[in-house]
Amino acid sequence: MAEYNEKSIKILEGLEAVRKRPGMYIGSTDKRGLHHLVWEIVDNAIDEAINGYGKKITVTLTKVGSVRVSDEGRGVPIGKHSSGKSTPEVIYTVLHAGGKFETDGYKVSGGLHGVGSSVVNALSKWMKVTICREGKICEISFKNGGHVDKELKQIGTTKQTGTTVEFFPDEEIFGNARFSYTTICERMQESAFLINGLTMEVIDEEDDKHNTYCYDNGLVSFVEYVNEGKDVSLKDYVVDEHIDYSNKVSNLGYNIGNTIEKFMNGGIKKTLRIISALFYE
Ligand code: TSJ
Repeated sequence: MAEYNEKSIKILEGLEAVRKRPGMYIGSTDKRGLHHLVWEIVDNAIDEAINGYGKKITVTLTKVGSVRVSDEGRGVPIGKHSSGKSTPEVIYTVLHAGGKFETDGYKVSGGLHGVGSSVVNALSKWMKVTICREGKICEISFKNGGHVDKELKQIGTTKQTGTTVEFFPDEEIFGNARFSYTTICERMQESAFLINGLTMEVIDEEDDKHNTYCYDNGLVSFVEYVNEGKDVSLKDYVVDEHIDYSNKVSNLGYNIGNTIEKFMNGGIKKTLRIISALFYE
């Protein structure tokens, strides 16, 4: 029991550390930082999809100002952790808990999955996680920066599987900033370009609008999209070369390399690796 309490205190200290210096974890607390919360959550769902579980991810901006991200993957494991806590409680309250799942659960990863979800929880007024798995619908909720509100419990039955995370960012940290439908759409479209067959839906409940993105050959669609009619072929560019990662791929009629880099919000090396994997696998 003493050990349990000690661990619980450490967990709360971890969440508190995130709240004290949010910039260390999400870069900033402006609009960019706010949206970073969404990317952290979505990246987890994307990882599940690229590992072959679930072909659709839905991001909903709710009327109350929360964001809900839903996938059709296996559902986060719902068993008890060795500490006696439920696995979801550990995942969403222990900083970097995702790292452990990384090696066990995933062969490939697009991001820092799992690592970010407790950070999002720490920076949220409330967060609710709904898991469909093993025929059950289970729910756990948190409030005030990651404190358990209601422990994991079964609330129904289902034949489906998947994970839904809804969170409301803490206004003490972000002010009463609002999520941008356009910003979220752009990012979801980028992900859809990169993962063939993945459907990304974005819904705005307030304005009653939605967008769906899905591409069978996303990289080609992407190049068409960024070039808008200009005569540039991705095939020429990729197949031509044994990609030299050190090379600046910048003077190719239109500046595909830099555009992808900007578009991807990440390194060009990583982007090229994804491209070459798609073309050579
Ligand atoms: F960010 C997040 F953690 F909150 C989050 C995770 C948010 C969303 C919308 C989805 C997810 C998520 C995690 N979707 N799917 C998963 N999958 C797992 O964590 C998972 C499932 C099954 C197994 C297994 O071995 O059976 C292992 C893992 C890691």
